[in-house]
Amino acid sequence: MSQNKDYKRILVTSALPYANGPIHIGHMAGVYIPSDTYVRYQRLRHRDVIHICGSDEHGVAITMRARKEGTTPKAIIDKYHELNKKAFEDFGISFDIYSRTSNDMHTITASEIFKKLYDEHKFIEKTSKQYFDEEAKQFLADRYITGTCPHCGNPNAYGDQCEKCGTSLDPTDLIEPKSAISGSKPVLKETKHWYMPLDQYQQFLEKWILEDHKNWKTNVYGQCKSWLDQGLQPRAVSRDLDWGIPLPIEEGEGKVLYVWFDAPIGYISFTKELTPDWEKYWKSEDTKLVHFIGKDNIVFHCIVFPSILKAEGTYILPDNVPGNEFLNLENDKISTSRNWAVWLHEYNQDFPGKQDVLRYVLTANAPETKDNDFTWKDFQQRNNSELVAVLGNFVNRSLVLTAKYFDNIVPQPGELTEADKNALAQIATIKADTENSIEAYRFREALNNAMGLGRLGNKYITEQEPWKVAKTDMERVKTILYVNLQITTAIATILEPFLPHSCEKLKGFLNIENLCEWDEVGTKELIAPGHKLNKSALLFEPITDEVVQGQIDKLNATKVANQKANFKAVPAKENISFDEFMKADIRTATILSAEKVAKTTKLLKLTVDTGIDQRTVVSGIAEHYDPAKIVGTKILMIANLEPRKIKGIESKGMILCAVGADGSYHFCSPDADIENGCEVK
Ligand code: B3M
Ligand code: ZN
Repeated sequence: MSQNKDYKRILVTSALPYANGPIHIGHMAGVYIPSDTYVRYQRLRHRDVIHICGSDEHGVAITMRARKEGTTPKAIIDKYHELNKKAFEDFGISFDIYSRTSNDMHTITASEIFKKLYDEHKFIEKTSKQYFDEEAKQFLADRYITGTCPHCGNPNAYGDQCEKCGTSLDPTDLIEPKSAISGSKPVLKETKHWYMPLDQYQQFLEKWILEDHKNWKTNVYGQCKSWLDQGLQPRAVSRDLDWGIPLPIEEGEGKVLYVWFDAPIGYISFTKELTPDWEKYWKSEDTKLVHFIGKDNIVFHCIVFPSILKAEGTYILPDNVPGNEFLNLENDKISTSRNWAVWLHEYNQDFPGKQDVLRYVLTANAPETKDNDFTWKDFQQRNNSELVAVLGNFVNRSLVLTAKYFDNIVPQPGELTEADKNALAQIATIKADTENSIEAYRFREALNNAMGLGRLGNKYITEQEPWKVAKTDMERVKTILYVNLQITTAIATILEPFLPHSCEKLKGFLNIENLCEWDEVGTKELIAPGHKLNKSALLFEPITDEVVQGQIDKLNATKVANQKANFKAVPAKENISFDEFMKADIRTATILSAEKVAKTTKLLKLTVDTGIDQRTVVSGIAEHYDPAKIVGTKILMIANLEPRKIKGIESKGMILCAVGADGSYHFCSPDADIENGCEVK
């Protein structure tokens, strides 16, 4: 169990996404890019490693989505399983298996484990009162019940958790509980369930986590400690639902396994589907088990699932559980229901061949120790100034100059200068640093270390200026480019876990497909004089302002759609008398001229014909109307509003506009071209 143990093989799992919606960049940054990077690295080192994932298809998350889309749970899981599987594939996440918890193998495996624990009296049975919806004739588990959080007063807390303050709740904690199905007030009704007595595992977990796994990430360790400090309680592992794996016991008729009981067992059942040799991964102390997850899954992977495995008795427990914090998008929480996300399948479509750019940005900016923000401007900036200007630029200069001076043949170096030796020596250091960071699950740091090769190369070539030296000393140019090509080859190998598609391309240019081994980098010559390179092309392209603006526009459209969908008319103002109303002199008028008020963004200076006179009105509509386009428009205005000076201009009256849910302004106009000065009654 010690952190430095020599393991023979590695079993990597990535959290099973619910098949109730598409994968977004938050999932990618938190779980799948780090796990894929880790696994690709281990493969390059020829370690026996497998990467397990698949869809989580049970639980209330699925049935609620089906209800929302007006379809069946089965239709939902089929749709999103296929969508997500393909999105991961297109993006290049290299799972060894991407299965699903609706498969028979999974039902069998989860049922067997439940049955074994039941037979061995590892559960406790409890009959308790739980909320029941009399209209829907259904018990209200987890998210089927909402109400006010007793801790923070959030009126939309769920039966299992308040998303606002993060507290984990029991449905009976909620103030004014409400059924999420019918909206009705639920009643309490008796029902029997099976509980995992986590309190009995408290001591074991305290030693296993708090003493033996001090090396876990501080956010993971901290959450575990806080759970343990509060004292663990028994947790129900069955539910009154009609969607899930039926309880494999007679007394459990009509009930299913709690989704968090069966889902982690998916890691086991999918391994069984992958290989008949599955036991060597799950039942040998020589296997290093690593769960990649997001922070909302920590308690299930560090406390609940290990207790289940411990109770079962024949499985290994995780060596590490690298859990990440959350990623925000343009300063707002990513949300599937509000469509506030960058969806993986849409990214694949909008940015074909640019998977590595997103991998790069999400690793460089990964929410490893705290929540982080993704912005499209940062995406563009990192691509243009790091991938293009540093890495791509160096590689391109090395390859193009070798083609130009030496007909694409790696030149024979002369005697190495101190600068040459220094540059070559750094390759080994950078590689060792990268390895250490990856092994410690610090992927941001690892990428930054690995990018040191690009920075090294760029600095070296800029200082050595082979294009200048070429005018006087071609022998020296041979040495410079030889050194460049050693660094370039190291890049193609060391950056591969992070930028697999680009490194594959680069290996193609270098004509070294399988020639350079990870373990050889920094220990010997990586590419030999006389070796013929292939024709090269640019490794990265700049991302233009238009492309980035297109993505920002898409998000803005989402924002507007949400504002419209959530629009609620403000309550009516206090009544006024008829006489009071009649005091307002509302008239038809025509805009004769319009111009922007200098040094303001919102104001237009209008001249209007009121039928009574021609006068100036200053109006706050500059962000909504192009002055050139509104001349001649017939509008309604209040003609007897006391004149006011706005930005030094005397404004006489007010143009009437309706303000839309999205804050847009719209003139109120008569429905026929009647005269100016008509009264509005
Ligand atoms: N389905 C929860 C989530 O997507 C979940 C993870 C299961 S891992 C066994 O947050
Ligand atoms: Zn709360």
